[in-house]
Amino acid sequence: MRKILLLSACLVALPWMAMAGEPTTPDGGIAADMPEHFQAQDSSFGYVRRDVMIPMRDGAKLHTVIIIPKGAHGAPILLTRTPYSADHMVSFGSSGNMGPILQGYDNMPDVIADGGYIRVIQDVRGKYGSEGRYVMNRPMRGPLNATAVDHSTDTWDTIEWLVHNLPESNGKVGILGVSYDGYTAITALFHPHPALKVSVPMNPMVDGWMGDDWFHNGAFREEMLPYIYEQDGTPKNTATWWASQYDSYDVFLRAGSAGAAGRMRGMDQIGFFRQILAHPAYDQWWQLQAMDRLLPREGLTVPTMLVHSLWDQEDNYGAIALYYALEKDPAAASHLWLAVGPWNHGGEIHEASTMGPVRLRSDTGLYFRQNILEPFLAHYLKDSSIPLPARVTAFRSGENRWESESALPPRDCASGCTTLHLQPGQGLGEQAPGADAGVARYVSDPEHPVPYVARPVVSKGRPDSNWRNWLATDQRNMAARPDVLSFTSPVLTAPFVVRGQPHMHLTAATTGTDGDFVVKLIDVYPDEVADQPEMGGYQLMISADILRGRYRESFAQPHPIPANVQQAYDMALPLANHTFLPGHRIMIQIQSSWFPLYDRNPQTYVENIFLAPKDAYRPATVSVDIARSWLEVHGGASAGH
Ligand code: PG9
Repeated sequence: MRKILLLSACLVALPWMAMAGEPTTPDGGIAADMPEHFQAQDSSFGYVRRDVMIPMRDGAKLHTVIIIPKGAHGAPILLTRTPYSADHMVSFGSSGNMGPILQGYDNMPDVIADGGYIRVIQDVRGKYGSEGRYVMNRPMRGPLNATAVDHSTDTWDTIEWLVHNLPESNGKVGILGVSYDGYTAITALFHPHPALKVSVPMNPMVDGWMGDDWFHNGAFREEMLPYIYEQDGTPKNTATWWASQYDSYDVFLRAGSAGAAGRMRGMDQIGFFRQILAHPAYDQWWQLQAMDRLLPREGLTVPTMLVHSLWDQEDNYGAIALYYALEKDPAAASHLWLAVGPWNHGGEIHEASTMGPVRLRSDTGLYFRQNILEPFLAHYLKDSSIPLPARVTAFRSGENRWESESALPPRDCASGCTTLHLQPGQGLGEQAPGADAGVARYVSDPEHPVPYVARPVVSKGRPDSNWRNWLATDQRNMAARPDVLSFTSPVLTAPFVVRGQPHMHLTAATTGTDGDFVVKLIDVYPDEVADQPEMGGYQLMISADILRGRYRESFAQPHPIPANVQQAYDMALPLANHTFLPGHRIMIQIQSSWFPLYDRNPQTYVENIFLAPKDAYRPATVSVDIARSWLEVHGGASAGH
């Protein structure tokens, strides 16, 4: 019996023993599964992908992904230059078809793939697959950049290579992109390559200090620290921001100043972090990077469509500022278009039949892509007989309809504006109150700042964050706080239109020697909304912004606030294009913190708020002078829409 068992064991083991005789490997006698170089079989794909390293004039090679529709001939090129990984942006779902891989940031398969374009996406210098040194929003060659290269030269060199190495193309190039990629689409307009026929900067960063990603009127956007940490810490974002609290309100409150929050994470190693700490005011370092200052001097010679989102939580300043700066010059204005939609940041590239809880009654993203963007691109890249869209196409929120205009309303309110006055009893209306209307007071305590959304504040990087739609969140939560003033009109009996940028003239005193002022223009929904009950009494922000009080007289030169002396705080709010419908009410909310989106103001004057010691943060009592505070708007009450 024992012999039988032994023999059968040998018979079973024999084949394995034979295989074990295969060539041995460092990990000991087993054949590897993985080939030395796996070659994907993509001959059946509907496109051809090429990864190339395009040489720039200084020798740096930039990683560029080229997606060519199978059999393309005479196809125009759509280029995007990005710090967010070209490979990532064409890897949405592994598919043999072009549309499904173009699902991510900046990509619109219905425009790009269905439009027969060659898609080119490039890692900007120093990020991901590209050589060279990364510099956040690399300044244009000049006082801030003594090198021979910037985004305009890198774009020129890239286009030169493309039109000489893509026989499938018709030699015409368009550039487009959202946000940072909208910024690079603007830089392409400096000394543009002759093959660049059109540019579409969407929600572009234009002036990082004045109203885009880094500051708004001098208040620092503290929630952007994780972005700087991850984007500027390593070429491939391998260093990830860390926090020890779920609620980012706690993360930044416990850290003290924004400078302390960054330093405790080693951000002093990052040049851009050191730069923002060294340049808290709107000095030359910022002014020399502002595209709405630089591009008008360069001149606009390439047809350009700026795209703006009315609820853009990241760059709600740039496109409109650049539009107003360029439209002053008739030569530039002849190459300028603008589209304004009811979207969040980049929302125009997706399905957009809602904005947060607001139902828009149609897919406004699809409308934009089909009726505005596609004909604009096709006219310049394919067939000039295709009609162009209107110069300005804007969505009128409230009424949920599109409008075609020749221009935006004037930027200022020199004339033709309606004034909404604060009134006693926290009223609001066109009737100016008497000089004895008194003051409305609140105590602003830096240890209990007003959250910008209901807590827990889930930071923008997390999947459960409401970052994308936070501008459309209900402001009732804030209105209930004693440190938020709400001034509200009676129920409207006729539509009240607000177009363009509202201008707030706020007069207030504080017991502190510094302070921030937040102003929000809000549409208050009727107490009940039959077809959407949850909107009953909803307080929807239409336009809102913050001003750091030390810059009330000059953005470049801060001035302490004289305690207990009424001061004027004037601020232009972001663009609106809204009808307050009958049955609604108009509200203005005023507060002195918006945390942790913006860093706290200590409310005692210190040289640099990034370096404020913890004992500088003190409560202050703010007194708003009702008779000398009002909002000016283009538009007003109208019998018709
Ligand atoms: N708003 C982002 C950004 C742009 C420019 C500088 C920094 C951040 C973005 O979405 O790219």
